[in-house]
Amino acid sequence: MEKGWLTATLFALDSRPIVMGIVNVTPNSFSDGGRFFDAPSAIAHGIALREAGAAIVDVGGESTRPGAQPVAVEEELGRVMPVLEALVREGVPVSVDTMKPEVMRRAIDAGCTMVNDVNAFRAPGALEAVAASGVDVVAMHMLGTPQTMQRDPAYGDVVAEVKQFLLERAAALEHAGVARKRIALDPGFGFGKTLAHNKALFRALPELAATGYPLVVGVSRKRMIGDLTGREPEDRFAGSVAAAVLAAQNGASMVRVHDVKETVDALKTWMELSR
Ligand code: 7PJ
Repeated sequence: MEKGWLTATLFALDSRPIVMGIVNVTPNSFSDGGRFFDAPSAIAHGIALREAGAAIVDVGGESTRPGAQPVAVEEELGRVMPVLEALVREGVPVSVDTMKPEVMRRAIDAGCTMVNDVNAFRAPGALEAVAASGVDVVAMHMLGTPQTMQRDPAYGDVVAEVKQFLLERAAALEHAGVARKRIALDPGFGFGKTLAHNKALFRALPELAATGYPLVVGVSRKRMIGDLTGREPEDRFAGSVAAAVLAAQNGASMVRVHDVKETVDALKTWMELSR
């Protein structure tokens, strides 16, 4: 994979997969819902994740769990901006998890180094919001919207369709002026996918990595881990760590996780023992 990705702004990538730590500033996220909703605890959590080994911390103020309702832009800004500003002041590399161009712009102005969009910059103005700024971007595949995506999702060939969508979004980003080396892609586990779709995509990670774009994988505590283990969200930690290691082995450059310390240790162990 291209060495230049993120190195200018963040850290030397090596060949080691990196960890993105999740900070939800939402009252309704499914796995840690409400726990970090107030800004001081979200900030403290972000700093702790960085200290635990996260290369970057992903801050989101709009839940995208199946069925979650959209949040107004002012509400989302009110949730994420104090957290982003404080983490930037603390020297923590920060990503913003948003679908809204206005939130992207404000987050970039505040010093955010990456924009992570589960809607792959399809909102009007989203491409423009990131194009001029030089930030890194993650474009994720989602079928439908968070309101509709788990209503009987169907594909002809899930791998081919997700791959084609991601390559189209990468082309749109490049066309808008985002440098290729700043673009990472994510198949979007659980976003309009059944367990069978998620499994097919997981097995196809090497094929997606072969596109040449760094791959981001987010499966931490998701329903697919629950389906595989029979566990509730707060109890999906071992399954999530196993999936993170397997994702890395299958070509993921970055894993987006709740349990940073444990995932970092697992990745280190796998790396050392596999070479
Ligand atoms: C993902 C995300 C993911 C990327 C969420 C959750 C739901 N961003 N934001 N990939 N998932 N790039 O954390 O379970 O899989 S929100």
